[in-house]
Amino acid sequence: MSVIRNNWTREEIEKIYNTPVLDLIYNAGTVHRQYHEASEVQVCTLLSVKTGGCPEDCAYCPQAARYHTDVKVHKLMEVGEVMEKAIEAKEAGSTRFCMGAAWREVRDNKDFDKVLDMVKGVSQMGMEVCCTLGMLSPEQAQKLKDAGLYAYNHNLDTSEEFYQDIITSRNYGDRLDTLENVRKAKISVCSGGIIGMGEKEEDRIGMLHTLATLPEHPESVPVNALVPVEGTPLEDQEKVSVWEMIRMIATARIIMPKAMVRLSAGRVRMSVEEQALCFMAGANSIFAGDKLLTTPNPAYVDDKQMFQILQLKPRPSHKENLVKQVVL
Ligand code: SAM
Ligand code: DTB
Ligand code: SF4
Repeated sequence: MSVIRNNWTREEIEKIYNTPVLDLIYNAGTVHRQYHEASEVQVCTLLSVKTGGCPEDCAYCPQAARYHTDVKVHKLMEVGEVMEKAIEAKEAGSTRFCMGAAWREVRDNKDFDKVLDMVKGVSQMGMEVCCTLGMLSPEQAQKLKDAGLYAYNHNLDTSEEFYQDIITSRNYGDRLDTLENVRKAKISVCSGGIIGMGEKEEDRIGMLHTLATLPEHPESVPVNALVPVEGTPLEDQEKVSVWEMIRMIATARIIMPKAMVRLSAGRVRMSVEEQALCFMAGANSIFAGDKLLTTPNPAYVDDKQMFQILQLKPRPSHKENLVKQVVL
């Protein structure tokens, strides 16, 4: 059984990342089977509850106000509308519902109170509720926890060195501070990144190193392939090869064995065969539903078919697990 380590060196991670790819998949698959039920994949649904008009300058993001993209700005949704979407997601088989807002940071105002109501409502529906709202203070993290928040997504996106090339309106330390605030509030941490932004391999390794040497590993690590959006500075970036996604997923799986590794943005451009390789390499979570936040994602029917072909089953939510334990 591989052990959980928080003292990985960059060199060790680099060596794993550069293992011949078939061996890498095999090694990651072995670790995966030690810690997880390999036929189970967590199905999560995303909803953009506040869209566009963001003051930040993240070069990949269609929601930054300063770029001219087709994204339509939408103020914070009403709680009732969000509940309807959450019910739809639950009925379609999702066990985690993640609400995203195009904010730099959370402010203590009526909108935050509304988000707290959304969190309460979704949590009462028995789904794992997750939010991604930008930076959080310790007090805001506690309020979210008290409302029933299960997880918080806050991506490091890339290495500390490459960060300034992608975002200038905040720094890496701000990101790490929020992760610490989330952790201290005993909320499950979801943090990963994006590949295909023009970073070097050493940046991918650097990001994985930061994640794997946090005092506690994130419980979930999303690996996104850049979705190049017209109007953003990264609109012309070339598609990353599936082998690069596989290397990221497999390395994350080996160095953070217990984490859920999520095959996130980019699935619309991947075949079932390519996604199957990602699952073999240790991915065990996806976003389902025909939209991510603002960009397309495979339709539920296509994913249903993929689950049938690969004989995968949706992972029960932590709440369903608790119920089962109580019943037993
Ligand atoms: N505003 C908050 C923040 O930045 O933390 C939350 C929402 S933001 C859209 C959430 C994450 O989506 C980003 O950290 C980034 O990793 C991912 N993302 C945004 N645009 C993307 C794109 N075009 N391709 C892939 N991932 C993207
Ligand atoms: C994550 O790592 N990927 C999701 C979720 N966390 C919030 C977001 C992907 C967004 C892709 C671009 C869009 O749809 O706007
Ligand atoms: Fe704003 Fe988040 Fe997009 Fe950056 S990634 S521009 S913070 S919505």
